[in-house]
Amino acid sequence: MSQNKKALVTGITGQDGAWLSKLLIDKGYEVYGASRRNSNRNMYGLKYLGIEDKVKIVDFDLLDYSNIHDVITSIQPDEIYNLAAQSFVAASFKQPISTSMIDGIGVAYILDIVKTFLPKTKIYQASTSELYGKVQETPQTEKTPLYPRSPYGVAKQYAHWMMINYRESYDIFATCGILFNHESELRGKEFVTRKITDHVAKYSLGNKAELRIGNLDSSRDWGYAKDYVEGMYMMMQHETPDTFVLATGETHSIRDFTNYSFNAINVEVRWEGKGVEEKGYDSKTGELLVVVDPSYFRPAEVDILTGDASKAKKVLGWEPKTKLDQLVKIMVEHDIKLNS
Ligand code: NAP
Ligand code: F7E
Repeated sequence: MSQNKKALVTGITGQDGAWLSKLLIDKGYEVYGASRRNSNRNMYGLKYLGIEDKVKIVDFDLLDYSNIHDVITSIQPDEIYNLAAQSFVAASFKQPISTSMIDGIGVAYILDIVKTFLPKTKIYQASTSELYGKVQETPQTEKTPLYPRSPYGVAKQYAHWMMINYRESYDIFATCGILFNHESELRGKEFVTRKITDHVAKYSLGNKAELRIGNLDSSRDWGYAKDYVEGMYMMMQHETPDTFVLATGETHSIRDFTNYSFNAINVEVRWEGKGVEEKGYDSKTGELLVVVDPSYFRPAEVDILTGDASKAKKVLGWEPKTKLDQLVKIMVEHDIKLNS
């Protein structure tokens, strides 16, 4: 009987870590979930997907070379999915150095350990549409020049190029997924989509506070995380390591996302005013629903992103399955249940 493949998933307590582990377990993998020591480890995602007892948790910190070395060499995984990161762009402006260490140097540690001790182990790196930042062309493809706009984006660019460099220099299976924003009911509440769906859910349950939000004009290409982890897996099964964009090709503003979310509870938003004075009202009752709060503005903004995933479709057969209105509905309904 052939042995199950072993996967090491870093960032297991995050959104993608949970979705990817569920997929790998369903495919018969032995999954090791790498997670830094925490006084209150967040197991919600793994519990929600019913796999809490099926993942072997190992202590792992991307800041600690010897720890990464011991984890990788003792498990000897067939595949490493490096999803761990300081992933919140806004926080990266406040913690630029630790973000650079975790999201940049941490990846160099993994690459060098694999190169030296386990050169047959495949590595997936969570690259990001934040690499495009101040976009140089639209839509963005694997060939679009990079122009990151945050310490997060810059650190991810270093990691991205280290992956390509190790792939080309040492024949390591180092694959990068340039994923555009993907959301789900497991998204952290600091990110704008989940902040909005959580707020709308609470509003529908009687908490009538206003939603305080930042840049309403910023626009993103949002997909469903459950669809995107399938793409990660497909990239790792492809015969050669490569770089792939995963995206929907559709772009919507934060204002659109807010509209969709209130629509999911049958509330229509009427917008009035401009810039920091813009406000959203319930079109039926006139009640104030949304105000702009400049404290959420970023020192440098990524205004608009639109991805072109045609390479992933052609080479891997990957396509997103979930439209934005369906995604919003999933998230709002989940948050209503969670808050009830
Ligand atoms: P997430 O929910 O924020 O999860 C990040 C994970 O990284 C958490 O498990 C966190 O652990 C862990 N982590 C943070 N610092 C660490 C460290 N020093 N050592 C070890 N683990 C550490 O992120 P996500 O949305 O699932 O995204 C997964 C990956 O894809 C990230 O690398 C992100 O940058 C990238 N990405 C995300 C998107 C997106 O739209 N979601 C798009 C493109 C790329 P704790 O629980 O201990 O904090
Ligand atoms: O912001 C604007 C904000 O924090 C989206 C990460 O997963 O995706 C994510 O990064 C936009 C920005 O995600 C608020 O200014 C307005 O323009 O949800 P976000 P992000 O920065 O796009 C990429 C692909 C990653 O790789 C990252 O890891 O929304 N915005 N008002 C707001 N953002 C937040 N968080 N909160 C607000 O109140």
